[in-house]
Amino acid sequence: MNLEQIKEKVKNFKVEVPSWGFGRSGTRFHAFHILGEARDVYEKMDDAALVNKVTDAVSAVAIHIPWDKVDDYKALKEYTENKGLKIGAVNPNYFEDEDYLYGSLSNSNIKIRRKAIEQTFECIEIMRQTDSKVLSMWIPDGSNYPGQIDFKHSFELLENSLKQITNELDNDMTMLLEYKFFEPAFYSTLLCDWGTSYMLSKALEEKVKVLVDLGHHPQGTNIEYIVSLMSFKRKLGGFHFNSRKYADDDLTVGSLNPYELFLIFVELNKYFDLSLENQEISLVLDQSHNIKPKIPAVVQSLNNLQITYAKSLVVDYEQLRQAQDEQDVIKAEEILKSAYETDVRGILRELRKEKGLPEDPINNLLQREEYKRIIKERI
Ligand code: PSV
Ligand code: MN
Repeated sequence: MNLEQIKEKVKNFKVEVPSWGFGRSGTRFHAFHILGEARDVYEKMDDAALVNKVTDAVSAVAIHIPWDKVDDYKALKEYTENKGLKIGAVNPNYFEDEDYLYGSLSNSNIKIRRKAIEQTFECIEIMRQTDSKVLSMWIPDGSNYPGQIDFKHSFELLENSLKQITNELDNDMTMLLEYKFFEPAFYSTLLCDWGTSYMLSKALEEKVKVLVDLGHHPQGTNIEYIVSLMSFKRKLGGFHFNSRKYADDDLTVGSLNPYELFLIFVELNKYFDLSLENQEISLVLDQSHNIKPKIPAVVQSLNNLQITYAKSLVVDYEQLRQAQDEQDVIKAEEILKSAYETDVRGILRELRKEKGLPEDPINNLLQREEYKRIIKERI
C-alpha cells in the first residue's frame, strides 16, 4: 500500500467512544472528582462531539444502561444526531444492582434471573428506539469462593437466559459476548475466556459473536492469535481498546505494549477493512480515565489508535506471506518491525490538514473556548 492509500484509509478510520469514558469513574478505592467530567448522558454526548470536532475519528457513542438511562431515547438519539454522531453499542450493566449479589443471568433464583433478562429486553427496546445494532454483553457472573456454585448448573442457567435474549433480538441486531478472566468474581467466572464466549456463540445463533477486550486476559496471553482465529471463524464481532499492566487497568490504549497493539491491527487488517463506514466489527474504546481529564484522554487515545492503525497498513502483507512460505523467519520479523518503526506522524499531519482538522488535536482542544467553558462550568 502506498502512502496515499494509507492516508485515505486512516482518514476514514473511526472508532466508537464510550459514554462512560467522560463521566465520573475510579478504582475500588475511590472515584475522584475530575474537572470537566460529564454529569449526565447529554453532557457525555457533548464531549464526544467535541472529541469528534478535533479528530473526526468518532463513529458513534456506546452507552451503558442504567448509567445512561433517560425517559426519552428518541430525544437522546435526536440530540446525538444533531451533534453529528450516533448511538453505538448498548451495554447492559449486570454488576451494580443489589439483587445481583449472587449473579444476574445465571442466578439460581428464578426471580433475579428473570429480572436480568427483562433488563436486557429493555436494552433491546432502547436499541430499537436509538437505532443501535449492537447489544454488547459483559456478564460478570461467577463465584468468589470454591463450592459457592456448581459450574455446570450455573453455565446452563446462563446459556438458557442468553437463548431467551437472542430470541428477542431483531434480525439486523448482533449480540456480543465479552469475556474476562476474573473480577469482580475472584474464584471463577462463567465467561472467562475466548473459548467460553466462542462456545456459547456457536451454541446460540449466528448473530452472537465474541468481543475481545484488551484488558481481559491473563498476563502473557497472545491476543493477536485469538483475534486471528476468531476472525477466521467469522466470530469476532467486537473489540474493546485499552491498555493494561497488571489486570483490567483501563490504561491509555497503545501506552504500555504498543507493539502488541500493532500486531493485533496486523491481524485485523487481514480480515477487515477497518476504514469502511459500515463495519462488520464493532470497534469501541473502553477506558474509564481515573485521574486524567476525560475529554483530552479520549483524544489522546484516538490519536494512539490512528498511529497504530497507520503503521499496520505499512506492512507488506504479500512479502510477509512469501517470507513465511519460504520459512525466512528473520525476513518475516523484519517486515513487521520495519513497518512498526515507520514514523507515520507526517501522514497524520497531512490528512488532518486536508480535512481541516488541527494538526495537534490535544493542544487545540485545550485551547478551545468550548473546552475551557466545560472546565469552568461543570462543578
Ligand atoms: C468490564 O471490565 C468492561 O470491560 C465491560 O466492557 C464493561 O461494560 C466496561 O468494562 C465498563 O465498565
Ligand atoms: Mn470491555
